Amino acid sequence: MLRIDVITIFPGLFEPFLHESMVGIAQREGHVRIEVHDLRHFARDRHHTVDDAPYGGGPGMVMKPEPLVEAVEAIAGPKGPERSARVILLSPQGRRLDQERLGALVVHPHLALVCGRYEGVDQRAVDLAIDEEISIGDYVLSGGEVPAMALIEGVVRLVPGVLGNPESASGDSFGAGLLEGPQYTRPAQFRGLDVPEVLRSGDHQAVARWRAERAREFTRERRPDLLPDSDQLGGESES
Ligand code: J9Q
Repeated sequence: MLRIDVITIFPGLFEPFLHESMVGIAQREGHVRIEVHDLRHFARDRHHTVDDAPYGGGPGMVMKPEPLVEAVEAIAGPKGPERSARVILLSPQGRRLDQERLGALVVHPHLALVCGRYEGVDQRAVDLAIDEEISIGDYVLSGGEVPAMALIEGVVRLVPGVLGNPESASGDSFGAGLLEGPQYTRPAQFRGLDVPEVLRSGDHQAVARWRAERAREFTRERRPDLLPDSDQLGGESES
């Protein structure tokens, strides 16, 4: 059973996400337990203040260190070898999340995800309480909540037993390190467009070969960075 704690100033954003779809099923089946904590509950002042103006001036607000460090320590214990959880800050300063990193995270029995806000977190809180910073990509968001959900979905589907069919954990995009090629379902003809004949042939070897070729083709056209260096040249050429 994987345990995930989330620390956020917008706990309501996680409500449907945690109870619907794959993550909801995984929780009901006991593969994962996810708890969301409102950072404001850890603020001790009358107004439950969690942010303040940046020292040195400038726009926006910075997350105050006291509530954040106290929340993390209450949930995960103080930073160090005794700590029960891996504590991750979602922030643009983090290393980019990929499938390999998800695989490394799912080995931890307990993750604590801290949702930062764009202007940032007081660096002392990062240094005192955070084990690792992770980004989900180079674009500007308002907070770490959506990145935390992306990380949760990616990691929960790697928990053994969560996916009925273990092939779907590794066989799809990035599990194999390539993009998946095109997929089709019924009807066989739609607005004059046919499903490729080979997929209806019943020849499983031919289907596997065709899919492998299309996967390479999609990857070379759209994400050549995913291919080994030797395979990246050659533009539009086939096979
Ligand atoms: C907290 N832009 O963006 C991409 N990965 C994480 C983020 C992010 C952000 C703002 C605040 C996280």
